[in-house]
Amino acid sequence: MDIALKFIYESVLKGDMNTAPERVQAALDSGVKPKVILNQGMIAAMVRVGRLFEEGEYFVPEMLVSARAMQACLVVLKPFLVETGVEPIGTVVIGTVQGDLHDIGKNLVAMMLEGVGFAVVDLGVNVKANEYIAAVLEHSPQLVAMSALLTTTMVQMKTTIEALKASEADEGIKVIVGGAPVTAAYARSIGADGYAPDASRAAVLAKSFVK
Ligand code: B1M
Repeated sequence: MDIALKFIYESVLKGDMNTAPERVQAALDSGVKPKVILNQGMIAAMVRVGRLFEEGEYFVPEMLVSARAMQACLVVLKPFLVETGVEPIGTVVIGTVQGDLHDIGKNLVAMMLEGVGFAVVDLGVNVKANEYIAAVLEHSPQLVAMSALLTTTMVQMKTTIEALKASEADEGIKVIVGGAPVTAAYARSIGADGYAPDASRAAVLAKSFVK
């Protein structure tokens, strides 16, 4: 691994809020591509954090400080992932489903969607079905995007899709889903219109639904 990426990986792994964003900036300055920094430095570190949690080496506080360091890195990276000033190609309402507080993946998807030209209405985390419906009625998006990181909360995607279909907000809306426990087969089984395994592919998928 490139030394600049290794430093970023270690800062995120340790949850060092000071060095992590500085090291991302240093890597950018030395010409490392933003997506390489994101995937090989930052996301790789979060995958390791998850493994350490499973092995009982890390606990919730350690996951939390790593998540904060990751978010601080994303602030530095965002201008390189998102183009501003272009006419929106459509609107997406996005959120992490009810009961789920994980927002890093959802934030990345939101950034990538902005990056390909969508206006993004971000409802945050722990979003209930009726909150998605209210946002659809208010913003008239082409797409609803849902993220879930827990096997216990991914079922809320089904609840939300059913509630959307039963509501007056359904008119032509496409629903896309994703998050670590979600699969293409699960997405199909709950009636979602699309699934993407990562943020870049979520943006490509979303674009395929608008002219
Ligand atoms: Co949590 N957590 N966590 N956690 N956490 C996981 C998810 C876990 C896999 C860790 C583990 O055991 N290995 C595990 C879930 C197990 C399961 O359900 N099978 C877990 C657990 C158990 C928990 C708690 C229950 C722990 C506890 O309290 N005992 C608790 C639940 C709280 C709740 O939500 N109600 C909890 C809490 C937390 C923190 C708050 C401490 C923190 C989150 C902070 C935050 O998000 N602001 C946290 C973290 C950081 C993690 C891990 C370590 C990292 C998640 C992350 O940010 N990854 C995670 C382990 C892991 O994922 N390896 C873990 C980086 C991010 C870029 O990836 O979000 O997967 P991800 O997004 C990806 C793709 O999934 C995709 O694109 C992104 C990449 O480009 N994607 C989409 C995501 N959404 C998409 C939507 C799309 C398309 C693609 O279309 C719309």
